[in-house]
Amino acid sequence: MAKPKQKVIITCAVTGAIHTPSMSPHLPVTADEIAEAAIGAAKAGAAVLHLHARDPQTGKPSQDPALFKPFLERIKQETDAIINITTGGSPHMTVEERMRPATTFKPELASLNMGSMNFGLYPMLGRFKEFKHDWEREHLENSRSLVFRNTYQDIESILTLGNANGTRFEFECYDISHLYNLAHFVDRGLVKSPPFIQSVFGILGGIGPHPEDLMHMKRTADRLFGKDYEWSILGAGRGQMPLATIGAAMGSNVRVGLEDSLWIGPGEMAKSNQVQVERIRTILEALNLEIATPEEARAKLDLKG
Ligand code: KMH
Ligand code: ZN
Repeated sequence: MAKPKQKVIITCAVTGAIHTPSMSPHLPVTADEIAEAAIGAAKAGAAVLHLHARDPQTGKPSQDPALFKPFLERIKQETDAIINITTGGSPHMTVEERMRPATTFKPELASLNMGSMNFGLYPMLGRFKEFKHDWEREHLENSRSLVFRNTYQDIESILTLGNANGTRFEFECYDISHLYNLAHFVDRGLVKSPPFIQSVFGILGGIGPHPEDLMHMKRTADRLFGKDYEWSILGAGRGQMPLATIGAAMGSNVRVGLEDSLWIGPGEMAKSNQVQVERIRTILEALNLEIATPEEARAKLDLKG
């Protein structure tokens, strides 16, 4: 009998906390913009929506649950997509601040960043020079001296929160050592199988964006977790589509969205999250891969529903 085809989970990361409003007029900022962007992405085939919130006046990233509530309500009314709330927030925030929305809303999925690292945003000062708000320049400039803090204690606190609420995780692994940290928490019984590993390529401070980097991540994950994990690829910036394509051809799930890249082609800004989901969907279908519905993604990731 023919083996059932593995379906690919598309995650769309709608706004994030890396890019700032002056970098793209298409970056969703208000609750309505975030809701519309997320709904468009879900209609185009994203089974998972990875969500951050922003202050509607300045576009500054915020973990205030009151800013998440209106878009979460609309997304739940209008789609069946899986809600994935960030616990990474922004590298400028404390872990306590970052945990607030996942604590309040107990989502099916939340992100969990698997190690402390430098997070080099300041090279973007060379590309984007005009900023409407003071915080935008500071956000890039201050990345020279900050550490994105994710200690063992921080990770354990977030795991304990998720385990109490039935929230499972998108484990953000920006380097090989983060896979070893994840294996450590699996060994301690704090992570249930199969872990959903979001391997992140091309952030300054993490692993690079080359196919060799992707192969090294995959080989290491295979060795540490056997076949018992769900793999997903996130390529930052111009690596977004090429890395997702290579990964999908090798059996991974994929993540796109304006959190990870503002672009749809060389020098061409993506006008919406939806166009990036449509683009990766076209690529996946050209590879004869099928797209997972939210129900199928829930089954694959063993979510509470
Ligand atoms: N910004 C991405 C590189 C999080 O929200 O926890 C990773 C991310 C982190 O999505
Ligand atoms: Zn995020």
